[in-house]
Amino acid sequence: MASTVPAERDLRRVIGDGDAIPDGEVDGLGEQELLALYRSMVLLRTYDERSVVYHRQGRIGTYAIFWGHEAVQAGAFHALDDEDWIFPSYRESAIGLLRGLPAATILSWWRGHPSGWWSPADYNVASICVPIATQVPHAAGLAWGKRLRGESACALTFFGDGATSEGAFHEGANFAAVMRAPLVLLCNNNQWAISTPLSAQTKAEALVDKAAGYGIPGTRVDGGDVLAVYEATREAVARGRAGEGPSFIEAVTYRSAPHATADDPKAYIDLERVEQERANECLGRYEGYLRRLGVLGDELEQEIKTEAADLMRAGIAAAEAEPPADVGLVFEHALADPPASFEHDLAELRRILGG
Ligand SMILES: Cc1ncc(C[n+]2csc(CCOP(=O)(O)OP(=O)(O)O)c2C)c(N)n1
Ligand SMILES: [Mg+2]
Repeated sequence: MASTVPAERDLRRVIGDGDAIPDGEVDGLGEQELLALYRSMVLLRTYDERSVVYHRQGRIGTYAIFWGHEAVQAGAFHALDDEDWIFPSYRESAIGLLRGLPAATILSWWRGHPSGWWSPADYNVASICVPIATQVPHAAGLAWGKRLRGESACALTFFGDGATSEGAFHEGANFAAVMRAPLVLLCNNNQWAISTPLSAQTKAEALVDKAAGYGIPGTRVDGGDVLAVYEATREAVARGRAGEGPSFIEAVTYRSAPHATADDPKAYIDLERVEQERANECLGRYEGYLRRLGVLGDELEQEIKTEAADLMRAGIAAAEAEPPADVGLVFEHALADPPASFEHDLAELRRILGG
């Protein structure tokens, strides 16, 4: 008889507060690895902050902000090997940067330009999914395929608290469990699905409890603690590689930025809580940890931040240097057998746009 261990409910933490709560450490992480994690967090933070500015300047379209979620993304990423696949939602749009995907490509995606597409197999990073939870069955399928082929690679998929109410989440999680697919289900519980709070989303006491329903182990971590996310993901990946199937990680965060640039959360969010969360944000927490350890100083911090800012400057310049896409693309690849009206519609569009 299969039996499922109840999910680990306590929030796992490694980083202390520099005061009463002592710092922990993660086995196997030396100075170089700790700094690699830091560089990734800075890169993501810089990408995110610059993107909000580019949006305000009209240089990219609507953008889903991930400020404060860098620890979830970087922590999970560093627990993977290059052969492992990542299935992001719009909230992790820039995760490919960490695998060497050019910033210009991701910025072009947000500009609605065809040069914003990449071949997933070049980076083992799947396309960004906007329909909620649809990436979960994609990831389950890929992970199962890896197992069938006897390969050691795993898949990791990111999704939100709201996504756990979707059929696609259920199907993906159930399928992965039954097929013992090497999949990490990483839920970023930022406690909001646009304006819907977690309390209106689920009657479950904790999202991690859902794991038991699929017969898979679940862990709950402080999503603002990059080392806790890293450690939990590393264990989940090891389980996958050992043929033990999927794992569920609930990373508890709080969305302290608008859902996206098109959202004004003042109408529904608790502003005091947002202030508290922003004061305790994940990059600052990790900087404090590294400084206490003597691994990070002013000069190195500045060097890493300047490098990231330069990369973004070059990225937006390259994205803007792309010639505009031909409007005919709107009609191409839509239907194998396009109706005759398309020709007329395209001619009309060209006439209006003067192209
Ligand atoms: C299938 C589907 N339904 C509805 C939407 C509209 N929508 C966009 S974001 C969002 C909230 C999702 O919340 P959550 O899963 O918690 O992710 P978060 O945005 O917090 O990262 C919704 C409902 C969508 N994109 N796809
Ligand atoms: Mg959410």
